[in-house]
Amino acid sequence: MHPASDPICAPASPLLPSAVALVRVSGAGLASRLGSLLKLPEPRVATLRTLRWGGFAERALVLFFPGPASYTGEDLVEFQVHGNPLLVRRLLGHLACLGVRQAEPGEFTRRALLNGKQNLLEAEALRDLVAAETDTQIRLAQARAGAQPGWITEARRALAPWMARAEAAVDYGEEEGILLNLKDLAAELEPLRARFHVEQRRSRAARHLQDGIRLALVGRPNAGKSTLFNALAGEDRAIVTDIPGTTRDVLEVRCEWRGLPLRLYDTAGLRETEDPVERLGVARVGPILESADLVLHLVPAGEEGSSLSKTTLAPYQGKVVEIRTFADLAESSGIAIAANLGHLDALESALKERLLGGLAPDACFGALATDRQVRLLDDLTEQLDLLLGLEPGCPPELPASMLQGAWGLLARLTGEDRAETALDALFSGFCLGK
Ligand SMILES: Nc1nc2c(ncn2[C@@H]2O[C@H](COP(=O)(O)OP(=O)(O)OP(=O)(O)O)[C@@H](O)[C@H]2O)c(=O)[nH]1
Ligand SMILES: [Mg+2]
Repeated sequence: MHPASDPICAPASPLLPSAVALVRVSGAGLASRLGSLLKLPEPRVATLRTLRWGGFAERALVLFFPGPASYTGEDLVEFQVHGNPLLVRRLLGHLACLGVRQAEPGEFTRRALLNGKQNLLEAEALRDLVAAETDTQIRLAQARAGAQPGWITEARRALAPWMARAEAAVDYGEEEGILLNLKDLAAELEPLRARFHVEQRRSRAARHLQDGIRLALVGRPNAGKSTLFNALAGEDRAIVTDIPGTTRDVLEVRCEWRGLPLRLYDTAGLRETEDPVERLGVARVGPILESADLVLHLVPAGEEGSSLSKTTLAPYQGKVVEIRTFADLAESSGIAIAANLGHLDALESALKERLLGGLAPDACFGALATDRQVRLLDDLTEQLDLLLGLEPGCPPELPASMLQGAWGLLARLTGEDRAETALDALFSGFCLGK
């Protein structure tokens, strides 16, 4: 473990030839640490300086943010230098000679968190913002990065007085006749419980959107998988012919379709075949089914249900959705589409119903969205459900411990409990210089 404020540095832009590269330095006392390299400019004023070291003379635009009014809460200096990867490495090498070590992934944000500049929810949102691949994902992450959800503050405000009352009832109840009125507690906390349930629904949808929805397209040869794949992707990525067994390999594309960030997988048509190449393709479908959020089983309209449902797809029953293709050629009930004509409204409604619980993507903005967050929100909701279901006359220790539990879960959610495991898991997913 490094001391919390030892100086660190990292490139904040990729090490690729580019117009400009950004190098960040953070730590205590940077003015003296970097004194031999440059005189730090006036705070928050972009200033040209010539950095001289080891025979180099690099004109750099320098920004100085004295702590605590900086991203990390410490002194922070940003150098904009020419985007030559070797030059950047040489600069980092020289900084090492000045006692500024290379930062670990996410270490700048970790310090921001430890110095109270942001909380765990914001840090997770930043990670998701950097990783976002579609417009909706960027907007979702931005909404989460801006501010902590208001309901967390409301929850604390509502729980705090009841925690105090429950503690008093535990400590002095018998001698002094201080009793906890569970009926009042239930009446007062009911709106909070309702809010938790709403947030649960929103956050499940938001997690799907932020992660990207893994959709596997399966069915017999010529069921129309590749046609649908191309229609959703908005481009001709897969070869489409009327020859059964056209697709051999698994194809993947990431796209956004009608506000849904998708990871689509086109697969070889599932059938018994002697063709060794096609058999290999069929064998590759298993792992795709395993990791999919939903498996779209394509069955041409007018056909009997296929035997795949009882064989290959049986283990994934919970996430298989039957889609009727060729709806332009035959009548069909259920979710019927004609991807070649772009008739896909039924699929859109089915996906939004199934994955977003009927919510519009916009309705998920600001909701919690990571696995960790959703798990904690589930625990929190359960805790409140239990608390509000307590029978009158139960010993005050019970509600007291449940209120404590809910309070603790809120602290874990925002990272105020400083649990190192949660921080390690988060920051290992960050890039250098963030
Ligand atoms: N009329 C009509 N034709 C379709 C529809 N979907 C696909 N087709 C046609 O059906 C044929 C087979 O479509 P593909 O998308 O290649 O089917 P596939 O399931 O990928 O087939 P394999 O890769 O061989 O497993 C092509 O000629 C498509 O143009 C549809 O909804 N309506
Ligand atoms: Mg195909």
